[in-house]
Amino acid sequence: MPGTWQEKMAEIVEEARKRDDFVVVHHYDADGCSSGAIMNKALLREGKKVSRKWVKQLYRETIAEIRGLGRNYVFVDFGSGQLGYLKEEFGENLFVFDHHQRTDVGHPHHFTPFEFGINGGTEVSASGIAYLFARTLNQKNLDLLPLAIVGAVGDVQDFSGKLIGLNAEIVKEGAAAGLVKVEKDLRLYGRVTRPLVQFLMYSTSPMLPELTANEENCRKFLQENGIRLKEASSSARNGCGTIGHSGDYGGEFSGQAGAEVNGDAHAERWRTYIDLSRDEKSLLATALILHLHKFRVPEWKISELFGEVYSFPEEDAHSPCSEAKEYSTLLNACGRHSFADVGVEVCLGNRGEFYSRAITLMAEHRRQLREGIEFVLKNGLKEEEAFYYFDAGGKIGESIVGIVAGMLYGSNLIVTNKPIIAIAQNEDGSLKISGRATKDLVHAGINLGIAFRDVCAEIGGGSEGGGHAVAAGLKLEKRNLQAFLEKLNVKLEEQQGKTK
Ligand SMILES: [Mn+2]
Repeated sequence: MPGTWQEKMAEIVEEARKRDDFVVVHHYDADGCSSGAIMNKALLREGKKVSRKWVKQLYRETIAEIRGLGRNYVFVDFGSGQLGYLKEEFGENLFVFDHHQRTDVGHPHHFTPFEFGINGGTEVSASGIAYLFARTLNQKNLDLLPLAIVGAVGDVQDFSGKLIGLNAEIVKEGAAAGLVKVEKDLRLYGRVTRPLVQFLMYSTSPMLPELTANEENCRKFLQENGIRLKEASSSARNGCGTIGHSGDYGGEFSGQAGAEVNGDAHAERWRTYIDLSRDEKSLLATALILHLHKFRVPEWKISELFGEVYSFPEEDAHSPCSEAKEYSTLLNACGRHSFADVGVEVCLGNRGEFYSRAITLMAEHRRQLREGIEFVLKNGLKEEEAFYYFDAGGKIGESIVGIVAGMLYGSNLIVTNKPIIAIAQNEDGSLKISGRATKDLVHAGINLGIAFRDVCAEIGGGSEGGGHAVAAGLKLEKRNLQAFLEKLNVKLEEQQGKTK
């Protein structure tokens, strides 16, 4: 019988204490980078020798390289699904901290929340688990707590409007320690760095009728409500604010928005949501609610506008690192452009050279997303009974194609009643398949992670199939594509109780 998670963690911590010469292997997204950074820092603090390796996905071929980097192998944000062969490869020298769908294989140093009735999809992410390890190892590691929240938010575990379960306990601990500020507020993305017009026009959950993807209307809406769009730039803010504001905020929907923002960086700067006074904030919230009522948007959708926002008072207030969602986007941008190490350095506290590189990568990331969206808008989506799909060929990078798929829900190109499957090309000529679904679809029974895994097992092709209910990815040989799409169609129908 398993004990509590605390007991299990304490056992793993004791085992780690006895050892040295660690290799921390982590995923390249926000949760992977933050959990990798937490592990790295925590082990260094104990005087251990640590090296780091990030990977996009854990393929068997990577194992030999990892083996050469040290003597004890710590996998964060993946490993549960590969536990069988990792155990064969590394035996007693293996440590795994993962929150993905559970496995039947066991290992004494494998931590999975599912073993304790905690849902790894919604209640804790890898960075949360890494933090709990770090905190058990040494109380000093409390200062790493914000990263636990960044990873959880990066994995969209706040999709109900706030973090829940073990994540919520971590938030509470952080708030008590003054490391996290929790506000119930408008939770549109970009409150720290997006000019107000973009802040509104990129809202996709909820969709704001006549505002989402409509720059001119957003400008009018703000002006009609008496909210100034610009203010004199103060010299004190030039360090960080200027990087943020002169960066490419060209939108993912339209190229023009960015151009205009770029041209105007000297005397005045664009205000962002955090620049608004308390009165202006409540005025904007009220105006948005009235606007949505006017379009008869149902109350449950309007409520998506509000939720918990997590910010970090110890960071510069105008840095993306001051708010969980923007921090996680910064890390994703680094990882998805093959610079996960830059992201980890930012997590470890670098606010100099690595930070500047991260900001540049984020601008590049946004540009590529915009081009990806434009590609799909131009070429259209194909439709099956149970999903939409598009084949980007080599036109959209395999590392961002999933994000592009998710953003299509806001594009007015489709109704949001089916998952979106995106196909892109890996460097080795195989295909990368990414799927995205909405919350409503998950309520209706859809679980893309399970669907991908099952279909892979059925066709005996594809690898590393898996992921979460709302987002999943896998690698597939080209010749298996048709079989994959057909079986996925059946599987997704089954999940919604529609039998064929
Ligand atoms: Mn994760």
